[in-house]
Amino acid sequence: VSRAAVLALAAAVCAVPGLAACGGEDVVVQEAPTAAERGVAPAAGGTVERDPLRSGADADATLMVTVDDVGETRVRYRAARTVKAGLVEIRLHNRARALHKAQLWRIDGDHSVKEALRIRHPLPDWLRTAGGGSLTEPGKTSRTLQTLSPGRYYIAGTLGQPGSVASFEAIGPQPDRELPRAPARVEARDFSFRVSGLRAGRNSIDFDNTGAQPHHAFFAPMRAGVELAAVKQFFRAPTSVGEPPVTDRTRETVIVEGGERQIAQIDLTPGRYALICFVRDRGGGPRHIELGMINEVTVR
Ligand SMILES: [Cu+2]
Repeated sequence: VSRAAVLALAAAVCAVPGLAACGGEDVVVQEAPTAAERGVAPAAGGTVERDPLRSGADADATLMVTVDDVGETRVRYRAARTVKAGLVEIRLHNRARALHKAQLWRIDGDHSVKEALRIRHPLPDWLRTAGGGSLTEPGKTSRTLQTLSPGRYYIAGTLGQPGSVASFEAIGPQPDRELPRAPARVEARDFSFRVSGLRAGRNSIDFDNTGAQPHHAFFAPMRAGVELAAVKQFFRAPTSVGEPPVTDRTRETVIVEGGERQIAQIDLTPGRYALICFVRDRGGGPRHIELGMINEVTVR
């Protein structure tokens, strides 16, 4: 395993707000995956009913988000300035060289984006995570379905990543439509996961945060023979010495606030995964993995 692979993995983990010990050029710069790494299993066709991301007819609006490189180390998010509030399909088009996601944050009251970008834990009541687009490979477009209530938002990637965030406003009445369910489900609780319906290929995952705290779902492919305890230890103290217990082909939803849901598109190859949350409570405290929010999941 190359040192670059380990660093890319560390970078993926650092793409989570509130992580300690993240920083430095080594960790922030992600390398583009190789062709082999991009070779996810193709989606199985026609076997799943009621997949809201494939029917395409459910959304009230589409929010197009692009992410581009600006020079060597900066990225720029772009999106329309306004979108209709309601059931919104987010399409994240990654035109950059590395993997990127699009984390939405909602700003209440008169606070500015600049003010929000300076915030660390504890998170104030006026700043809430609001879903967004999952980690997406270079050259690909991912789709996410979720509700957006009226208000002001901004779109960002890695916390503290140099570059430009995009802000937009969701306009219109409060959404009155329920987000549909999906073939697969990942329920995040305070502080554990419950999983059903995951399979190899393209998954539309009902990512349902039934807890009170913000959570995300981070899928780390486990190497053969590795125990979950070794994965937990690795993420407690990442090291570039020796072979990591997980590969760098990680998958990841963005952070969803307590009580919220989204339908996230995640490509999974068959195998064992450590399903992890690295987020902290809104008030701060340890990363949720330290509170036991790590489960082993087998995808067939
Ligand atoms: Cu969590």
